[in-house]
Amino acid sequence: MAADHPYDPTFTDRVVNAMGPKTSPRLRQLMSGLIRHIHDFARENELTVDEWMAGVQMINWAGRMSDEKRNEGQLLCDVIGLESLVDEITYKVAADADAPTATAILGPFFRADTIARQNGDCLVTGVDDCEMTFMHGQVVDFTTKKPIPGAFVEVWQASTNGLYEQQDPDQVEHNLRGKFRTDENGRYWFYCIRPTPYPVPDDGPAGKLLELMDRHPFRPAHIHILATHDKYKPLVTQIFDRKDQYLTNDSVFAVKDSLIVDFVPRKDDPKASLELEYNVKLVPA
Ligand code: MBD
Ligand code: FE
Repeated sequence: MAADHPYDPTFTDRVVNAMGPKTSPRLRQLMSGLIRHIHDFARENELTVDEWMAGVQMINWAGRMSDEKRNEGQLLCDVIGLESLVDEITYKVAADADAPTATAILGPFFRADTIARQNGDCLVTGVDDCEMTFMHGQVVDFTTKKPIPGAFVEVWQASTNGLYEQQDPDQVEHNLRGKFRTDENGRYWFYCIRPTPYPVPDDGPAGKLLELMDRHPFRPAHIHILATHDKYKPLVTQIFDRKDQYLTNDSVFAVKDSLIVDFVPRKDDPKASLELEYNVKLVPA
């Protein structure tokens, strides 16, 4: 009986059951869940027409401004923690010292066409106000602890002005990104910048939503990493500067303790005043 509320108690079932027999089982499961939750959300909050329409307008706004350089749909998911939640569901492993390298969200500024670079190369063009960093490490098998030669380590980072190269007409293409291949000892090495904290793009719907929720748009300084090898599960992660002020209030909720790293002083290298060692532990496929 619909004693508690005035709504037709069969309505949601009718919508769910409208799906036909050609629906795949997984799609049926996901759409049933989504429809049930979104209907419950509307009923529980007595969603008004104006509020629903404001949500529609926000989605339309995100769609209008999204292109390959502006991934607003993903950013909207990020600020409500959805990408991080999906990452957590995917990773599943307890983060103890012996765990494989923890995952973190891909984010909206990954480029699938990142260029190959040689170990020892420098990612940086035209950034003057930065602390140059020698980053290096070893990719190892999580189970055997043996190095993995021929693994790819792809990295990307924002410049000191808070922009990734595809967001910034003043940066050369592929600035601050590169794809490296580990040597026979599983090692990679290159020069990059010490990343700085920056706001996620806040001139669109995600920024408007942050403002309405009285939240700041800042992310802690981070470097993105994608590590791959045919025989291993791909690892998507980010590493964070221990000295950053936004570690505990990342606007996209991506920080994990095991991904916090130390930039240490480096001596006798005219190219870099800092050093960062980061080893990656991959899980066999
Ligand atoms: C970023 O740079 C980022 O990495 C994520 C996850 C979201 C917004 C901006
Ligand atoms: Fe990022």
